[in-house]
Amino acid sequence: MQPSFLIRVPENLPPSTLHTAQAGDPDAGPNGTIHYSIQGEDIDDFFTINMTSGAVSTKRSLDREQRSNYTLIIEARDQGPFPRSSTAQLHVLVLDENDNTPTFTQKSYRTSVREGLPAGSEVTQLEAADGDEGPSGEVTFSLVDDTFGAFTVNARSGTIRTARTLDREVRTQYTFWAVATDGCARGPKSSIAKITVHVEDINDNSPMCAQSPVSAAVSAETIVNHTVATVRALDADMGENGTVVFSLSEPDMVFEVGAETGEVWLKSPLPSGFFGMRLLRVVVTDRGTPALSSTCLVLVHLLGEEEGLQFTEQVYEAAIPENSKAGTEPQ
Ligand SMILES: [Ca+2]
Ligand SMILES: [Ca+2]
Ligand SMILES: [Ca+2]
Ligand SMILES: [Ca+2]
Repeated sequence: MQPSFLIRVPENLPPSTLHTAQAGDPDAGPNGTIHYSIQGEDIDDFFTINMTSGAVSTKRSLDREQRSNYTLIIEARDQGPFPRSSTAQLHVLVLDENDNTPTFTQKSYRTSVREGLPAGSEVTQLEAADGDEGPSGEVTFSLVDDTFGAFTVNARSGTIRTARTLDREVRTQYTFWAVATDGCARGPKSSIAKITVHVEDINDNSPMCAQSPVSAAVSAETIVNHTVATVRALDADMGENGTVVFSLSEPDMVFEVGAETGEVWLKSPLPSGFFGMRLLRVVVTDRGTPALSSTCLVLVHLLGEEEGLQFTEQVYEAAIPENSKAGTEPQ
C-alpha cells in the first residue's frame, strides 16, 4: 500500500465514500485474500471501512468547528494461517463551509450614557463570535433602524459611540438594532441584537419663570399670612436637577415667599404710607449640583390710602372694656 494519503473533505457532506484502500497480494487463496480495517484516535463515530473492498466512508457528516483533521491507520491483512499485513495512513482534512452565524455574546445590550457629552463618547462594546475559518469567521458590525443620527459603530471593533451630543430633555431613550455579519463572499450570515441606550440627566436647564412679572395687589385690609401671588417655575431636568426652591433675592420687611410653594405672602401688616408699586425679585434655584437659578419678578400694587388722605395722628389709642357688645363706641 502507498504509505500515506491526504484527502480533503468538505464539512457537512452527507455520509459518503472518501477513499478506497488498495493493497496487492499475489498469493493464492486465503494467503492472497486481503481484509481491511482502520484504527485511529476517536474515529469510530465518523469513519468505517469495507473489510473486503477497502472503501473508507464517513458514517455521518463532519464538523470542521468540532474537529478539522483526522489520521486513520488503514491495515491490510491477508487471511493466511500466518497473516502478513501492512498499514497506510489516511489524513483527512475537513474543509470549512460558512455554516456558523455570528453570535452576539449578549442577546441584547442595555446601557446608559450621560447627556451633554461630546460626539464620539463611548456607549457600549459589541462582541460576536463566529467559529468559521478565514473571512467566513470575520465579523463586522453595523447598525440598522433609525438611531436618529445619534450613534455610530466601528465596523471592526464593535464600539458604539455617540454621533452627536445627546439631550435627555429631547429624548430619554434610544432603541435600535445592531447587526453582526461574517465576511463570506458568497452567502454571508448575519444576526442581530437589540440595543437600548438610556440617556442620563445632567443639570443643564435653569428654572424658567412660568410668568414674569406676576402681578399682585395688596391693600391696607390685606391680612397677614394672606397669599398675594404665586410664582411658578418650570425646570426640564429630572429629579433633584428639576426640583426648584424659591427665595427672595433680599429679605423683605413685608413679604415672604414659600420655599417649596412659591407663594408670596404678607408676613406683617402693610405699613401706612406704602403706595404705588413694589418689585419683588424671587430667585428660583434647582437642587442640582451645581445648582442653576433664575429670577422671577412679582409686581405688587400697593393700594394704601388714597393720595392726600392722611391720618391726623401717628398713633390712635382707644380702649374698649372686654366683653363689650358689638358696636360699642371706644371710650
Ligand atoms: Ca460564519
Ligand atoms: Ca464552518
Ligand atoms: Ca435644572
Ligand atoms: Ca438635563
